[in-house]
Amino acid sequence: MPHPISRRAFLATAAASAVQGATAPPAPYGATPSQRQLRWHELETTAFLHFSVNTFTGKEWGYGDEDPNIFNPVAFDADAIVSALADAGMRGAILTAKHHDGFCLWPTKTTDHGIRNSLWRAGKGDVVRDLADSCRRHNLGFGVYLSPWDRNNASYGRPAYIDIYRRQLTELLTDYGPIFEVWHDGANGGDGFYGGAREKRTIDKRTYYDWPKTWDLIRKLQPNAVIFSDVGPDIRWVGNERGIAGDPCWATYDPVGADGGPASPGDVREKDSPAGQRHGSRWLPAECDVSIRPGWFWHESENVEVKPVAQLTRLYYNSVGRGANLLLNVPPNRDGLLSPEDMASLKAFGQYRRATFARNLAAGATAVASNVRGAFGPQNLLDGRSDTYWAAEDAIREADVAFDLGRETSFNVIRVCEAIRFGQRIDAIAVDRWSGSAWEQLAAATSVGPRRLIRLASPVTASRVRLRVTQASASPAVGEFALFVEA
Ligand code: FUL
Repeated sequence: MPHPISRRAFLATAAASAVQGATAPPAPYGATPSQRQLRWHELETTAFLHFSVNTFTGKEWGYGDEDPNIFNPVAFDADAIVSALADAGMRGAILTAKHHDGFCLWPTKTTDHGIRNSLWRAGKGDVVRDLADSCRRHNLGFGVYLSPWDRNNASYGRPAYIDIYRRQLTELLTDYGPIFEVWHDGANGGDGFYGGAREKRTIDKRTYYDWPKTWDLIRKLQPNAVIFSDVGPDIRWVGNERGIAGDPCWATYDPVGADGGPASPGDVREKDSPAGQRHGSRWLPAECDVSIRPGWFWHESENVEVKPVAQLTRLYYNSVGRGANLLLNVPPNRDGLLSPEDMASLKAFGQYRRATFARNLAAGATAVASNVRGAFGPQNLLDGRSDTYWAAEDAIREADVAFDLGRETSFNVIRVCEAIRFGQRIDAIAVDRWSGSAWEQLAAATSVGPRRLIRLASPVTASRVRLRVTQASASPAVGEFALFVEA
């Protein structure tokens, strides 16, 4: 496991200690991210792939009585899908290996309801394998969604099903290489086929799945994978399916159940999830899942309702820009490919991000801070590295850094990132520009955490800019300050 402080920063600190007296990194404040959470924060945007029998029946929730032969994506091409995702800047892809219909997209030994019994590739295909391999070739993480609710399985609702669910997870987490995220959705129980019983089955969300035991199994098989659910343990649902984080959106959170009691997947007080809680005791950052279409699965009638690039861009600022990650669903169609409408939006989204974020316009600035903790100077804000940072001395709660850009510069996007391995320390910031005779406030924001993007209504021009930490609960430690102009 890498040491949280880079060797360069460490040597710089050591040298500074020799000449200026000891300057250790700040002591962590409150909850801090694990290594696996830190890696996840760096992904920013990942893709969801909803693909199953529903793609062919036109439903959103399959009943579990589908003929496996309807699953026949004759032109399925994992590389065509994954290369489009990579081009759009997605750094991971999470596949519905099994949705509520119970149909398995890999040749599982646990049930007959799956691709092994479909016409597709004469029952010899493996969607999970093809996508996992392709993600590796394209340098994307690969993740799995395994629905806890299974409307096909005869044992659903009984203890035997929990064993089947864990065996399915074991197959997925053993046979397909590294998995970056395991996704448990919260929809649970109701009517279904259940091996022909065709009845309604309800379960106790708090006890039926014995989640801690399943999470131990995931830790054992894939220690680097983050686990997502309404309540974590690593990543929390943001509380809506519109792709929008709260403002503020704190990475810290202590979820409670809908009735105020203990929380579990499928049972959380959803209204708390968008914002999290300032000073919550757990590092439990938000993931914003949203579909590029009205539904999660591909439906021909929705080809005309694919979100255009301007809408994807707004979602990016309202999720990633508030310190959450964006999980954008792009469902393959009946051919087993992304439809041209989805491809066009994805492509434009990738172009927008590459052009806008290509170059930090503040990179060459000189930076002067109102307070510096030994060697952790403000120039570290501009070096493009995520492991170096500017820090203030222990007693400081308000501080600023003035940047001299050297020439008049136009920008309309500001990015600020805290050095989150020391916790979420900042409560509020403001950004000013020098008008020629005075500082003028351009924008203010609350939570920063892994990232805050401020998008101004139109570009402003300045040769000097100032970041102000206006409120903090511990001495600020900031990793990045950057300016961009939208393409
Ligand atoms: C929900 C499911 O019920 C939807 O079908 C979809 O998979 C969404 C991402 O999660 O819980």
